Amino acid sequence: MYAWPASEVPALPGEGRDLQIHDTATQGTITLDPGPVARIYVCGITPYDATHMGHAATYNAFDLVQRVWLDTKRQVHYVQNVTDVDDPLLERAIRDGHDWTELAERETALFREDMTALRMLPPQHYIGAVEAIPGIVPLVERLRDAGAAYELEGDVYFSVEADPHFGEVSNLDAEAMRLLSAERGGDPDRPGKKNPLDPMLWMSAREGEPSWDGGTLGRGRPGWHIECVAIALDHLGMGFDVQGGGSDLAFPHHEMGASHAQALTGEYPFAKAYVHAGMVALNGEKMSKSKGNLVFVSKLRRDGVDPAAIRLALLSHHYRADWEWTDAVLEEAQQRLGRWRAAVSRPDGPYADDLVEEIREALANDLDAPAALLAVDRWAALQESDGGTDEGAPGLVSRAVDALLGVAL
Ligand code: 5CA
Ligand code: ZN
Repeated sequence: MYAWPASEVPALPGEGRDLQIHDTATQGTITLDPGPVARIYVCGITPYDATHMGHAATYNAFDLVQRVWLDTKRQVHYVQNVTDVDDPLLERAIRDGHDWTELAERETALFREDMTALRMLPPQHYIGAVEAIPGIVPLVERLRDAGAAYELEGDVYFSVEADPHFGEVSNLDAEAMRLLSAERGGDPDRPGKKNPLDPMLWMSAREGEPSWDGGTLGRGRPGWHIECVAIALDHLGMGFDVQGGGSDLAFPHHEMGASHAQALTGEYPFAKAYVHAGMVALNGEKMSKSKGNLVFVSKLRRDGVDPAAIRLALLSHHYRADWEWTDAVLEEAQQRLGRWRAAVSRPDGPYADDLVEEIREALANDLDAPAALLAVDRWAALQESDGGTDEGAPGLVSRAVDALLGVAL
């Protein structure tokens, strides 16, 4: 699939900093040490509804990861999927009487527009589940032939026991895993499974549902976790730097994905860091398509809200925090954007080289975007009160805010 156009990332004077980031697997902060080409996989949307603030907040976090890497003069190899066939998408299409492919295409198109408006850097490989099926089938066959997967009434399940490292991504106990599995697409209560947690790799064709040729697996469609594994292995290989998503993906999705890949290749680890963004809520509950308590990026844009203000609203919360979207959050971001724009529109201003370093330091410290915003606030306040004589400063500030925070002033 095509992704969306890239906004330019201005180069900044001085040196970027290496990123320290919280890794879910080791439950601590680690310093990433990517090679000259940093590799990142970020789980994409299931396109059955428009991009909401929760999605946008999560993609914002991983956009910052890339901006920090680009600032260290590395190249970034970024892969993202689109889960363009899965139960929730099919259920929504049936509920609304739509063709599921049209629904997926329409919502993916809207996502691209939202990402472009928010200046999120596009992946080099943007891959749909459907287009990945020819690559998924041989992986499932290999797992089955190696004894890491088994058949149950025509469906194929992954055996979590096949990976000695199973459980090391999310660090949850068996009971918590079972509950989350039931909540997030698993079927722990299906009779006949070797382990209740075993996830489906291949679902045999169901009446009235789309299905594809699965070689020796028979007709069917892929499970959710193997989709991301096939795409990541194809485009990044084992041991890539960051696997990213919201915290609701730590288990089962990223746990199972790591186990699939480790069982397939015999190598460890699948990703060097598993990074998870907090959940954005609305009216006290996690914003989610299934609950319908949503604030859409596209709706705000239609209402004339500047995408730069939306981005600033996302940046004003630490990516790992769970937080609540309110009108006040947006209002504050709009005011901040106004202050910053006024500050950089003057011909000169306070010396800003230190500010660039402060933004770099804040982001390198587990993506502390709120600290970066406060640093820019201080410079803007100084500009407003005393001004300054540095002719390069306003330009430098707007380039730094663009390059490191993705906000166009
Ligand atoms: N297609 C799968 C991943 S392979 C999926 O989870 N799609 S999604 O559309 O449900 O979510 C897309 C991304 O947004 C995921 O990383 C998810 O963790 C994140 N996300 C969903 N809801 C929220 C929320 N309320 N707050 C923050 N992030 C969220
Ligand atoms: Zn995924």
